[in-house]
Amino acid sequence: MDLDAITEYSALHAKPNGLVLQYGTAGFRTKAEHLDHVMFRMGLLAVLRSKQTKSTIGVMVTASHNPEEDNGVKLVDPLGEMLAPSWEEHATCLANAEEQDMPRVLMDISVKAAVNLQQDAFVVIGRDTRPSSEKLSQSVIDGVTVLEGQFHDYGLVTTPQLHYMVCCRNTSGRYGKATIEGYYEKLSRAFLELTNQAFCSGDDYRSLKVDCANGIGALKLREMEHYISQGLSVQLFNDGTKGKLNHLCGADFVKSHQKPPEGMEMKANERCCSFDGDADRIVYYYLDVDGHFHLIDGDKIATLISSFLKELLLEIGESLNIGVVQTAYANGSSTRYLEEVMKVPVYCTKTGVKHLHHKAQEFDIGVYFEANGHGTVLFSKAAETKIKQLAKESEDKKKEAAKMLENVIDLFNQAAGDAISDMLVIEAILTRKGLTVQQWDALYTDLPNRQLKVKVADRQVISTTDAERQVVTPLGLQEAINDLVKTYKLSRAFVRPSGTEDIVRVYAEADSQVSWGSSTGKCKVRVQLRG
Ligand code: 16G
Ligand code: MG
Repeated sequence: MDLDAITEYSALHAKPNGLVLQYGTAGFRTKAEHLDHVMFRMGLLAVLRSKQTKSTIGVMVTASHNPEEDNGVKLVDPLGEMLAPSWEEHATCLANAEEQDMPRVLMDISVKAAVNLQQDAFVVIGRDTRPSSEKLSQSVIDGVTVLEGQFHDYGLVTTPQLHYMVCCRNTSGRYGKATIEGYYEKLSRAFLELTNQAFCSGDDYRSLKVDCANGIGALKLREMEHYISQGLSVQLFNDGTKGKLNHLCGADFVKSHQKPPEGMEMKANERCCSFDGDADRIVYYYLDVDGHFHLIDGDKIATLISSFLKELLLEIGESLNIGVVQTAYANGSSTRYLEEVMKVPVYCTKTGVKHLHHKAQEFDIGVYFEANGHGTVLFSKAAETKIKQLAKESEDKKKEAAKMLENVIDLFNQAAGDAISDMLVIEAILTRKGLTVQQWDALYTDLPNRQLKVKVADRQVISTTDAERQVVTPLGLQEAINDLVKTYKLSRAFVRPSGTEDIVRVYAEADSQVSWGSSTGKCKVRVQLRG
């Protein structure tokens, strides 16, 4: 390691004194102007991680659904998954080291993690469409090159596309070709095979309105349009030509405000969806004939997908186990429907994709979705092998079902939740089953729910257990929640410190919102925070 060169280059990406940031649920995220040193240092860290794992590592520059002025960065581990927890700690230490200490902290990490510095390193980099992203990704490249790592800059890509590239590069192409065309070809082939010969009564099933949050999703969907046009025509809104990224639009806006995005022309009963700013989340929705808005969130997406997969499993007659993974935010109705009607086991993990992803790996088929629309399906190696074998060797209906499952495996991005891939899976299922958006929505009725943010002096005084459903500290808070909750039917509420913002989140649901006070349905819960 050439410490002099590192010190010299680092000075060009100097850390503002005293700034402390944490590698949180979604990497580092804050105002873009505070991130130059973090980017440079994440370039350095990616090289170390690559040397240690002897694999390609990804670095994605994005702040997802945050405002345009923000930015962020996260590292992608060898199989396309989130960075290992011990390296999250290294990332935090490195990002917070004061300028003069940084080379020493870097050395410490390489010793602690037993990195062989002679090993070659390869890093792939991607970025979203934020004005700050290009320069910040150049800072990542500076970090990579000063440690003599090799790199490939994919430029503008969605977050899940970068995860896909990392996975492809580390599995000798078995997962797919590590190019943007390879991604489009793999997904579109599976999508067209799935929708081919499907029952389809007219144009209704074939066109979809997509709100792209004025982000990268628009660019990438435009590029992909002609690959899928035989099976689906997409009409893009908020494509970034006029509006501001994530401003009054996108999946996060639609989910949290439970209303349509600005800039979208919606007619009654038209199927619409929204991506978030880096296209790793998707939610669907429609307006009914009375103009009422209906949201179809990650929970209902998981339900549609699970029921389709269960039907196919029944047809192939294999006892592959399937599990659904949710978080505390999952609507109580969805959990009840999955467990009681569909008889699928449901598990709850802490918020954050890495927790759901990890749990989903325990099943032959693990379906995971956060209510906010981030999710995918994981197939175990054994399940994949079995399905491929059946697709080759069995006959008639069984063969057809196995082939369908084979395409479903290819269509899901198993490295990360992916708005484009999820959208194509959903469209294929709706087409195959001849379901309208209303019929899908009618699977169950969501319990009315509200999510609020509360600014407190120190969110860290709140700690939780039981997958964030119970408060441990401050003492007395859980009792106060219990007292309120027990006065309503089918009610549930929880409080958790955010992992991405300096706030506390409050969630509540019940069978009706009538007694919650005003006609706006605002929850009246007031919690006194002590400690
Ligand atoms: C991040 C997470 C998302 C989670 C959200 C919670 C990833 C890739 N993204 O966006 O899964 O739902 O944070 O945010 O893990 P919060 O902690 O502020 O509520
Ligand atoms: Mg996102």
